[in-house]
Amino acid sequence: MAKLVYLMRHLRESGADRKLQQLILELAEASKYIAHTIKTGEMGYAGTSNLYGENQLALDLLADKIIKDRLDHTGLVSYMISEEMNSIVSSHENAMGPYSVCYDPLDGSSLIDTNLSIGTIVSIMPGKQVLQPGKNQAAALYFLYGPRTELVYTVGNGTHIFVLNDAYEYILQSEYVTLNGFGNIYAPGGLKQEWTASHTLFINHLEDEGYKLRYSGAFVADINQLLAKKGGIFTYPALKGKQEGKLRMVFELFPMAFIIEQAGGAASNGTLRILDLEASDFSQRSPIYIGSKKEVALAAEFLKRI
Ligand code: AFP
Repeated sequence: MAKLVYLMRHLRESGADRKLQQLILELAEASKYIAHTIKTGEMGYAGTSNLYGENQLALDLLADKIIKDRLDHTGLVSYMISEEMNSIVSSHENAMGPYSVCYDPLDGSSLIDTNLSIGTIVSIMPGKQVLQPGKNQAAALYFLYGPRTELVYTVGNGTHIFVLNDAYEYILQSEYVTLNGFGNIYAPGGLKQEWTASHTLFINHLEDEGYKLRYSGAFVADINQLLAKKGGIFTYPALKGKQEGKLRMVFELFPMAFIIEQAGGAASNGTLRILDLEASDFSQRSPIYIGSKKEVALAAEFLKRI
C-alpha cells in the first residue's frame, strides 16, 4: 500500500516559508467546515447583496465568515478581501502578518441548489498589499466541494492535488500535475449572442476540430476538469458591451493562472499573460483564456484576426 502523504508533510517538503505553510494549513481546516455546511447548511438567500449587486446566499456569507474568522487571529495575515466583502479588512493582529489573502469563498454558489460541484479559490500575496501583479503571488489554492473534497495548491514548486479522507485529513492524490500541450475539451463562457466575432470564430474552430463542450457554471470545477483530463481550455471572453468579461482578477484569475502555469499550462486575457497584469482595484474583471498552451496561443491568433 502506497505511503500516505499528508498535507503538512508535503508543505514541509515544498520548501515554502514556514508561515506560508501554516497559512495554507489554516485554510485547509476552514475548508472542512465549508464542506460540511454545504451538506447541512441553509441554501436560501441571505437577503443581502455584495459590492457587485449580486444577491448573497446564506452559504456565501457563512463560507466567507468561516475563512475570515479562521485567518483573523493566526498572526499570519495583514489584510484580507473576499468577493463577499465590500472593502479590504485588516486582521485583528493590527495588520502585522506576513501575507495578505484574496479569496472567493464560494465560487459557483448559484449552483448550490443543483448539487453540482462548487469551490473556494484563494490567492496569497506577500506583505500588506492586496493589489499586486499576479506573478507576485506566494501561493494559490482552491478547494473543490464535489463527490470528493479536493485541495489543489501551488507555492511555485508545481501543482499538487489532495483529497479529504474519511478521517478529515488531506491526503496527496497526485503531485507535479501537468497538462498536455493540448486537449479535447473547452468551455465557451458567457452568452453566445454576446460573443465577439473573433471569439465566435475561435469556438467554431474548436468545434470543427472535435473538441467537446464542458461548462458547468463553476470556474473552479471547470478548471479542475482541465487538470483531471490533463488538457483543454476554459474561456470567459470579452463580451459585446462588457469588454472586461465576468471573472475577477484578484479572486479568481490570478490564483487559477498560477495553478495552471505551474501545471505547464497558460493563462491570458486573450493577448497578455494574466500573471503579468495588475488589478487597479479588487473588483477588476478580465477576459480569460486558460488551459493547455496550444489552445491559449490559438485563441490569441483568432483574437488578432478581427
Ligand atoms: P456564481 O459564483 O455567482 O455562481 O458565478 C460563478 C462564476 O463566477 C464562475 O464560477 C463561472 O465560471 C461563471 O460565473 C459562470 O458565469 P455564467 O453564469 O455567466 O455562465
